[in-house]
Amino acid sequence: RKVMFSGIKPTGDPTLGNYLGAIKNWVSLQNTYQGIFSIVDLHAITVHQNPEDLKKRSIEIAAIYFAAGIDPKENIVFIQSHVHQHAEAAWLLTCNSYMGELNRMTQFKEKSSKSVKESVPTGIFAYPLLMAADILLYGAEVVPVGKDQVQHVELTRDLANRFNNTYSNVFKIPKPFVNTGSAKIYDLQDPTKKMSKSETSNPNGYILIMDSPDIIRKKISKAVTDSIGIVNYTDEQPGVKNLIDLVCCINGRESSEIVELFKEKGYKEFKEYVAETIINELEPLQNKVKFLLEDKHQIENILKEGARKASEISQKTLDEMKKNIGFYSIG
Ligand code: AQP
Repeated sequence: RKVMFSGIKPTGDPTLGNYLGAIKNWVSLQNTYQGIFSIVDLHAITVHQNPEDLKKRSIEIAAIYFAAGIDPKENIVFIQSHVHQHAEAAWLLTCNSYMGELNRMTQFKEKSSKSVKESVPTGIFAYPLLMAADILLYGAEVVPVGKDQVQHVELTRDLANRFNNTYSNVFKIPKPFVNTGSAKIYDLQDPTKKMSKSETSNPNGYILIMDSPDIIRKKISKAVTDSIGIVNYTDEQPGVKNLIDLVCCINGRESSEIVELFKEKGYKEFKEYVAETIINELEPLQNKVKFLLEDKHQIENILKEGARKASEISQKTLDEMKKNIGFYSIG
């Protein structure tokens, strides 16, 4: 089976965007591919994290993976900082990369546009190289990501090809896997902006995986729509379109079916339907997360075993990289 690699940064409490754009897809792909899923805490620290929050979120995200249906027997699940090979391989790739190609990354441009160049954290600039290491160390050929991450997988392909051409065929060439329906979930208050877990300025803009039913109802009822008043799936109505996308991602229905269903009805009824659809999806998952977190040792044991397996696989690739580069090795 081909290997798939993906992960989530513990930079905030995970949102419905992370769930629909990432975790839910992994669950449906896990029977087709050998899954390697990480809680990518090395990526999280590109922006300062409160140490206690970072710890707490890392284990919570692991619990969410398992509660959502990631099977720990079939997949390798681990915390990135437990596998030192990632940081080491990232350095080797850094020395095979160019400032120009990193400068072209849209996410870097977006995240750095608000600050003066001198104060943009180096980690934000360099993190696509760490992401490339994550993927290449496992020979992953399938990388399920949201649209916003496709460019980084393309960079990974370039780096892998460059390394293979300079030395020998060490790396498999990965491909991004974008699930079109859930490619991008937008902010409920500003539907031109991606729903993000670290964008906490307006909590009504995002739904957290662990939000209670009442909070979900409240946030959906406040979601920005428009003055047209008719449920339609069009770019002129980005707020309504986003809500339709959310629903379709969850229940697998077509946008046209939802439009038909609410043809004669107003936004109020539509929003109630959206909220209940989300609650029905998240409530069972939330109960499982709470149950799993009652016994952290069990999760820790799975993560320990995951790190052991990940370390074994990644060390082989790292050894190959080092050998090709020409590092002196002793026996
Ligand atoms: N709004 C979204 N719609 C669809 N997919 C999304 N993803 C994130 N937001 C959406 C997907 O979730 C995966 C994990 O993302 P990440 O934690 O590595 O970082 P991110 O993409 O930068 O997500 P956030 O929530 O926006 O984090 P912050 O705020 O820390 O930058 C990825 O596959 C991503 O595509």
